[in-house]
Amino acid sequence: EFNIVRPKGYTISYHANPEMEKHHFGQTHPMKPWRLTLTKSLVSAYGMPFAMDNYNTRAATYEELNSFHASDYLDYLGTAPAEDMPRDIDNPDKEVRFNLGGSDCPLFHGLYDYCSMSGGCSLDAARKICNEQSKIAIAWGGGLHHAKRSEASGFCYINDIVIAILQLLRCYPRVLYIDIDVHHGDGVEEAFFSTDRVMTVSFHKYQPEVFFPGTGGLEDNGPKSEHNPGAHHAINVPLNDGITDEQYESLFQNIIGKVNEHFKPSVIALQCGADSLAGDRLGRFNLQVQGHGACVAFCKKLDLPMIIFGGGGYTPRNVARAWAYETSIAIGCQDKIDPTIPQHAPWREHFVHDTLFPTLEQILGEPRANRNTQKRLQEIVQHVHEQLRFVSH
Ligand code: ZLM
Ligand code: CA
Ligand code: ZN
Repeated sequence: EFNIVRPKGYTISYHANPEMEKHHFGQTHPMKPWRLTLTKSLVSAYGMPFAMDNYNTRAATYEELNSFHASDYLDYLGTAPAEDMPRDIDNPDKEVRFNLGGSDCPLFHGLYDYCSMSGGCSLDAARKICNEQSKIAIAWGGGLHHAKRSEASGFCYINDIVIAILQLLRCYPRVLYIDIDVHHGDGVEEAFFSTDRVMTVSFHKYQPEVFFPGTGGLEDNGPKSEHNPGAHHAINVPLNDGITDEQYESLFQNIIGKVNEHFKPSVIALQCGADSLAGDRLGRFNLQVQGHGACVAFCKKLDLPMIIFGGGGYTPRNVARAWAYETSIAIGCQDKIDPTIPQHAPWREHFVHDTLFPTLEQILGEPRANRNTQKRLQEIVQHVHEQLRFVSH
């Protein structure tokens, strides 16, 4: 079954730091870095590493993290005592100011190392795209889209995506950021709010006061002032519970196709949070591995250099399925891999069903009710098309 060969004419690269996967947010915290190990083992069981350049990435340096994050924030992130250690009586206000130490963003052992490894993984991917050593660079350890310049948020402490995009902007005129995580990509949107060199497009569950982070309404399209170049360069696709593959694919292709025509990006940064899959512990959608992967396939067809990041994903067996399938799409070998999970795959029993593509019934028993009407989805498409009339490069 090791019939997976390198694609002709372009290079795919896989960027990972195995040390990152050993970190724990705490026993019952939904974010489980070992899902990266599960993903890598599935990718390997299919023989996909033979078709890629594989990099063991180093941690990002303080200076590299400092390209986006404030020094006082990084300094505290590097010295804050872990949860089970005596509190830092000299800095009583800092945990509050930087949003560190709550249940979403706990102060666990090795936190700074974990963050700098995630940053290093995405930055390495960006550098390989910049020097054209790679056409598609995969960084499943990145995608932590909520982190702000001086604040941790929603399991994210360092915004590796912003750091990677800042690197891309050194070599490319325009970056298209696409975010299919079930949560709004607020940190990335905010970081590039006032530039027309980055367009951000996030698809997410939207229900303020109920679903995190509560931002990303349809009408939120960047600065309201027309004198600000960033106006109209944030696109938000607010969705309700239960959206299906069919609806999501059609929405994605319509919107990203139009964005591509108007914005004419030189490079794509795609955040592939797998919490938009059916059966996710925190998610609300009914997407299957096929529908999630179709977004990656559509972006690949645009034939631009691309970084693929990870992100959310809280049912590890489905995260590994989606990211292994999406790795195969990047390589272009998706039709050659056996949908039955290989006999020799480690943790094979962990997948419960031995297929890469479980049905909704296998995942959920009873699928979640779909609260997205065709009428509302058409309104969303209409609004996005109107925004794009202001965008022409
Ligand atoms: N409570 N433990 C997505 C980030 C989502 C904020 C409501 C915490 C949880 C969640 C943490 C073990 C990405 C909020 C939630 C309970 C204030 C969120 C620790 C369960 C647990 O069992 C849990 C004690 C924890 C956190 C659930 N937190 C669910 N949803 C969101 C953040 C990140 O996928 O987009 C990218 C990686 N936070 O809703 C509260 C308001 C904290
Ligand atoms: Ca999103
Ligand atoms: Zn998420």
